Amino acid sequence: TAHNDNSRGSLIVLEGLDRSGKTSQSNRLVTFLKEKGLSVELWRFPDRSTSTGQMISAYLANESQLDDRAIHLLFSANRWEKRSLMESKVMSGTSLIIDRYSYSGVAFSAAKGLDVEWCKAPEVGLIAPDLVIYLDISAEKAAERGGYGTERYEQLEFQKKVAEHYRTLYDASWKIVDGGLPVETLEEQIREIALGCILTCQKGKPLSKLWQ
Ligand code: 2DT
Repeated sequence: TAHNDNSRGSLIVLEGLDRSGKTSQSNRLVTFLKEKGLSVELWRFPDRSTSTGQMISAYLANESQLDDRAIHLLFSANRWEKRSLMESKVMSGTSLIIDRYSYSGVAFSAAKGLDVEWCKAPEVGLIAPDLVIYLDISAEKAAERGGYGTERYEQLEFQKKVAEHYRTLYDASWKIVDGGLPVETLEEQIREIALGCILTCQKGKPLSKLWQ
């Protein structure tokens, strides 16, 4: 699966509740793909390194208050500011493994009671992932894993609502895996799904846009 000179990379997103294992599985997947000789980068949203990202980070740490719609649009802007780099990386053959994307954007804001269509609107036209791997785990089970941190959304009742909204976003690009499996078993499943996706993209599957 080493890539040909003109084949494109893949955009692979991992989604799931807090403590579903996304971050550690993203890391493991990137290490595996690099060892295979593939060109791959690990990205995450929010990208806290930009000025928008710093506003988001302060909000998540409860160091600032923002209107629900204002923070929603900041999360979205934080993706738009990375869109062209994302496209050039993928088109030049690098695969991006992304820890959270627009699905988190919609599921978390909708869980606060914002209208789902309103939440989707600013995401329309971003690059659509080739594959979304959803680490399925109940909010209760996730909470048992050493507990949540101190960030704003890390509460059981809220996470239950997030899970309900994630469920409404499933589409053909999603693969749902059992986030309750042992780490190595899950890692193996994710490798296989990701490699399949990378191969399909190398063969020329076109990039598409989100929700239009
Ligand atoms: P991390 O703990 O993974 O850094 O996530 N979130 C994330 C949103 O509300 N909207 C978004 O668009 C994104 C990408 C999910 C930080 C928290 O931010 C939430 C958890």
